[in-house]
Amino acid sequence: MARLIIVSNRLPMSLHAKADGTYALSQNVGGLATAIGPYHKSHHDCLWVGWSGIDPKTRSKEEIDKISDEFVSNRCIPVFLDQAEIDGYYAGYSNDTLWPLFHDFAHEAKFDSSTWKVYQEVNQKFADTMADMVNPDDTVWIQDYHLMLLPALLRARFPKLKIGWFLHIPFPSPEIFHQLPNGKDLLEGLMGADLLGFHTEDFCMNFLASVRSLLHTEVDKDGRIPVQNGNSQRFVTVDAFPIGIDYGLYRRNAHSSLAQAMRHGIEAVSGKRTRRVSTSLTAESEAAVEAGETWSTYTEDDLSEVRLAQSAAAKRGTKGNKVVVVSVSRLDYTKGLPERLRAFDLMLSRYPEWVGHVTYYLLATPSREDVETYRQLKDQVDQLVGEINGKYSLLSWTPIHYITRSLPIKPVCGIYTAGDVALVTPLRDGMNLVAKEYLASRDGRDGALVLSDECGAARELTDAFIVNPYDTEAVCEALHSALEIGSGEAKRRNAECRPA
Ligand code: GDG
Repeated sequence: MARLIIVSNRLPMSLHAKADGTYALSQNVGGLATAIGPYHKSHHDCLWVGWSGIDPKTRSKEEIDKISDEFVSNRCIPVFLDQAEIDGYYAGYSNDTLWPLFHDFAHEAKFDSSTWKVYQEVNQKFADTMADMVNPDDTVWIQDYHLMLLPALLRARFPKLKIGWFLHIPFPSPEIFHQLPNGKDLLEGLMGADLLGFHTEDFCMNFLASVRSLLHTEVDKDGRIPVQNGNSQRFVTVDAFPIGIDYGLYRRNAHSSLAQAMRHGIEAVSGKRTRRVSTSLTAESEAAVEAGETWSTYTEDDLSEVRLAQSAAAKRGTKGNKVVVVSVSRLDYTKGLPERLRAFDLMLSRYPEWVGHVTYYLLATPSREDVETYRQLKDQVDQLVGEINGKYSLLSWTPIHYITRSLPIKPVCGIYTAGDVALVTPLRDGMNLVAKEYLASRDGRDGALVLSDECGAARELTDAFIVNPYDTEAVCEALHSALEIGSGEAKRRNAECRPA
């Protein structure tokens, strides 16, 4: 039977050791897991190959076998990478070189021939792992910038295999891409695929411009690149496939008890009219376990935020005329969190009537915490939040509620439903799923989206308040306008975004 084999740097699940010596898996957070995880979960002929997150040098052979079995029983095929491989291929070439360069942060990009060497070796290791499991009639779908050499490595072994590759982040302009010493090798690696996908037409055009100039290849009018192999010729098709979300999943989760508890709690701490919701969090968590959800392992830590929010809801009285702004984002310099905070600060000083009336609920999920640039970003965001709270807080009101840990999906949906406005202003982003999740969780009801014109989502969600994320004044004004629009206008803008 022909199967779909998804390949990505990281598997969609992480392993946790339990007290009794056995293992459990939990869902990873992030755009890729959100976008593709539901397909893998619901299609039993679909396998996923990726890094296990486990260093084989720290485990015995028996442990590695047990860990492999646990992954395989969830249709995940683990690739084991040791610390030196992770340092060179993942932290090094992928995240220190390609990630900043592809997001137009060339000044952050490091060029180091030793990490490039490890990147090549690890792409080869993925090809070797897959050599024994791939059937010639399978379809292999490779994800992202970590595995740009893999299509050609697989093509060399399986001439007839159907191979697709999709880039989740932007593809930069040729001027920027040409700064990359190994750019030509990466393009040649991609030429092993049949289909190359990008979020937007703009990224396709950038890619094709680099193909023309670095590979000296003509591209036909349908965006197909001819590849000569001896006497035979194949074509690589390039096209835009804007990635979506599981709309129904977000709409359903937004109605769950956990989401509602979260929403009521946020409304309470912001001083909005609210009444207490009564829900048994333990029962909810147990139900999730029974249903076999991948987010089944709600820990006390995960739930403490909801409990706090609930008790706040119980204590607060009823005060009207209050509004909530929300953001959900990984703590990454491409997401523009300091810039969002400066715009919020400016709005409070320019429009003091919002002081005491608007609460900003910011969920900033930790990311790449072992990297110095990311630690510095966290310090900067911590400091800005502290400064703004120090500057404007009243006895009964705190302008920013700031959470820096990962929450389960249902409370995240609760944050979306609590937000009168979502502030989603990355400096550069391939798509940005948070914008779509916000609208899906609210299912076309009121709620306004302030959205960066530097992300793929802005090409689709054209009725949002579209802004230049670097322009503090413009973001401040858009936020102010978004907070002021009536529910009729908000519903009209959101109606376009609902699935037919
Ligand atoms: C890459 C591209 C592209 C965040 N915190 C929590 C949590 N999240 C979830 C969000 C959303 C996902 O993580 C983030 O998705 P984004 O699209 O915003 O960004 P990246 O992670 O950078 O993803 C991006 C994407 O790939 C898909 O192609 O859109 O441009 O950079 O789903 O909800 N989820 C939970 N708890 C959290 O604390 N459960």
